[in-house]
Amino acid sequence: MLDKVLIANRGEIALRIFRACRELGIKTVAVHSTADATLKHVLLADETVCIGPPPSAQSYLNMPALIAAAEVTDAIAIHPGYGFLSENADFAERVVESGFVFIGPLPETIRLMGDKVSAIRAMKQSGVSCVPGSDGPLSDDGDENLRIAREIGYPVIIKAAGGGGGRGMRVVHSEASLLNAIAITKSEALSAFANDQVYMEKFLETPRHVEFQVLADNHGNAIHLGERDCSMQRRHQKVVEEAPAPGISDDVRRTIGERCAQACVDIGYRGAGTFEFLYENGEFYFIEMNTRVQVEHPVTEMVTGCDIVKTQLLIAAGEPLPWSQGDIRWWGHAIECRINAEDPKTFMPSPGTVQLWHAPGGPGIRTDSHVYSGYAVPPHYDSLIGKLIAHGENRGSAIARMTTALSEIVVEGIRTNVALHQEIFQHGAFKTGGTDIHYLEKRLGLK
Ligand code: MV4
Repeated sequence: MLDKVLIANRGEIALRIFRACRELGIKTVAVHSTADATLKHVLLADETVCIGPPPSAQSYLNMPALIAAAEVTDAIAIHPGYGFLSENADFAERVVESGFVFIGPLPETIRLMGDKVSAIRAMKQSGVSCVPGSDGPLSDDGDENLRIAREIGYPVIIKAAGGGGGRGMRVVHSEASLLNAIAITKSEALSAFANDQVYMEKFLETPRHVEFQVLADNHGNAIHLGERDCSMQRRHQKVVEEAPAPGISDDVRRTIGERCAQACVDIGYRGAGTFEFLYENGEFYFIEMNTRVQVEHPVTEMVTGCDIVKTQLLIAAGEPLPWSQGDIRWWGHAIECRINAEDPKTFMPSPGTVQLWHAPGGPGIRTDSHVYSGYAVPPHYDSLIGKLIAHGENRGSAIARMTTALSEIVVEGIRTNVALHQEIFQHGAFKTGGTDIHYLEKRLGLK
């Protein structure tokens, strides 16, 4: 097993990683900015290293500082969590070159998936269905691009190869605006991602966002843990996630999940990963792969009983996957609410001191949060202060447990989105399940 792991992250995910390490008897190094010396996992870790001032660029994104911290503490491996450097191939490469284990896939796999054009090409080769679109990047030939769009049919969407997660995209509704849209998207992509490659897809108008969780080891084994529905979002920030996705049959889960697992084998994937799909009219269309652990991983853990973060550590230690596909069972339904320190009206971050914190409990309730009474939410990072997860024997039971938990949670001293969650759960559309990616924004009257 790994002797000592450096946790290159903060907040709830750093605490989640710390807990998995402790459970496995792995020593921990918590790195933190000067704003984060009192984070819960920093207080609990075996060793701590201050890596810089509050701005992320000088601390959690500071590669030399992170690698130096691993060197001085004799850490074996670095867990990047999510966000920050978790999907930075150059960082993974520098970690490996410095003699440490990067807890994630190989640098070249991160690079392959970071370029959305090469990711889609690899998935198509593995038999994963993608959105109808251009075969690779668009050329500078306007006539050819007009022809491609006509063949796909409007509306189309132009996406930057270097984008992802909603950055660098533009919807085109008619021929008249196509070439200008391509030109603008290309120039924006060049300045944002230093890569002006763009590609074209059919624009799906009312899809759901359904993603599959995979795990792959260093020995050629890959399995899937089923899917999550993450359609409840605002401005590309997920608000509520659930597993399983409403309306997905066991047969469809098996078919799509096995395709994803096979794709992992084909590309030599290692670690935990997520295949993002748009789901519309009963069809799955691959759009992107995430090569990190995700915020919403707990809903999958709750319905499968598999500890994803612990498994990341086992895989990084070179162990084979503890399960084969036939061992994986799904039981019940799990829902996650992201609790943010934000203004309920403007959605702007609302940092400050949490005067009183009470985490809900009871059957099927899990709270993943680093917050404690007296903890000051710093203004420098994202506003996620915790995740409330409810598991029950079926979707109705999970909703009932979540509703109870939301009525119990106490967060005093800062503004939060708890009331928004309470409202979401009151509506018939959520109770029915299967709302599309535009539901929440429409409901909030922003569209
Ligand atoms: C799309 C799409 C419709 N059609 N691609 C946004 C985030 C990025 N991962 C891909 N995104 C989209 N790609 C096609 N061909 C609509 C979106 C999209 C979206 C997707 C998932 C979750 C929320 C979203 C919100 C707006 C747009």
